[in-house]
Amino acid sequence: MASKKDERTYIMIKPDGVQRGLIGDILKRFEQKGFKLVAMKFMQPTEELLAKHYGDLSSKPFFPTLVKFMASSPVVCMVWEGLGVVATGRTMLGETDPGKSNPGTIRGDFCIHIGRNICHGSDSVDSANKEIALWFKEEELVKWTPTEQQWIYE
Ligand code: IDP
Ligand code: MG
Repeated sequence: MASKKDERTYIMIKPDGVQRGLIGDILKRFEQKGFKLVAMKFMQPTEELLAKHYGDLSSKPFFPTLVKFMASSPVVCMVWEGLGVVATGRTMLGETDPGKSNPGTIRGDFCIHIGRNICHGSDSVDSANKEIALWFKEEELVKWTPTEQQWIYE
């Protein structure tokens, strides 16, 4: 399914991104790139949901503080679709540690500390599908055709 135009990724603006007023800036990066927004909601997630989302990291020393931080304030949950969106989305986010992120990336431009890196992006098509199913109901994924599609894809 990689490299198909209907590939999807789960992007989430974390509590620090929301509190710092960066929702519009982060959204804009994905919108202007040409990716298609499929779903979006604003919510304050429970620690239970976040523990599932970050299940692979449950043995890490930073796991308890990560879950508490993520539940401390609202987040913006999004599904974006397009050719190579999982890998390109990760490139657009930058490295996990903002200090190692290049200028021009979201984390490279807007943040400093690894524990306050303002956004999440799925790391593979497989985890994207799992994360989308965890955060959204099937009926929340909107079916639509942007009119600009023919100017974005050959
Ligand atoms: P990713 O968000 O770039 O995919 P992951 O390794 O999946 O990075 O880690 C998930 C999140 O956990 C990171 O975005 C960051 O917020 C937090 N995190 C990762 N490593 C550390 C660390 O060493 N200290 C504090 N927080 C960390
Ligand atoms: Mg990750």
